[in-house]
Amino acid sequence: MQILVLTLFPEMFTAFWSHGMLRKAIAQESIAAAALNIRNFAADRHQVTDDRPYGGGSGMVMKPEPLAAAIRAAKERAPDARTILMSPQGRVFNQALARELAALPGMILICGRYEGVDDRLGVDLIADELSIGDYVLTGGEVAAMAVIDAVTRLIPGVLGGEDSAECDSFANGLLEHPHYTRPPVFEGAEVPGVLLTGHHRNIERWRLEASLLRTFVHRPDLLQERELTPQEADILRRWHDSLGRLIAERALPADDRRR
Ligand code: 4FV
Repeated sequence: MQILVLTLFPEMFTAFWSHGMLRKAIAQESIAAAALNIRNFAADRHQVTDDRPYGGGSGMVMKPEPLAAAIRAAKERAPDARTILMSPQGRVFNQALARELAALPGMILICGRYEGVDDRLGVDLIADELSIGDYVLTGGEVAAMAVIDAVTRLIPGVLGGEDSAECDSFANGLLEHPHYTRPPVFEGAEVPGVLLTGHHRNIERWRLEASLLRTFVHRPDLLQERELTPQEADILRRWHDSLGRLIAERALPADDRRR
């Protein structure tokens, strides 16, 4: 995959992609990544890239000309890449979108600054808009980095055997099960016994139950967005029955004021 980032601060990406998974992905040519400075596409002597907003108001707006020139230059280098503006108005990024983007031949990620970019950069220059969440950043760079990281690790061959994307959070639409490693006892807290048995089917079942419980407690909305597998339905039904029994056996009559 070819990844081009258009930004006023290309140096922010130098460190970002020279470590860890991204460094490895570039070294094994799973991705080719470069950051282009939008200021280099400003035609005027002072290379101005922002100006005051029409209609008044605080802050500055990114000028259309340098951005349009930068996007056209990037499309020269990566003709099949999708041009994506990082902005709070975009589709909210999630694992499903990460999988969608990981199948693309390339991405041109446009990082705004100031109040945003001039709205006349049409769909021929900006094919897509992505938001990493409902909050306002001072620039699109951090958002672009989140997208690059989440997408690159899904490219086949980038994550080695030891850490695969298959059992990711959200890979099956559930939160991930808890993880443990040595020592077996930490400050008095033990590792769940089943994980030490080597009994893979019991371990898989325990992990699925732990995933369901975490998702039910912390992100019940995720359970509304997906079907339940027969195994998952079986687990929830068992909880439902034991909760029903507990309530039947232990619940005080409604008018009991003892507690
Ligand atoms: C943002 C987000 C974001 C808006 C104005 C940059 C800032 C400034 N990008 N997801 N949330 N962008 O807040 O992607 O130009």
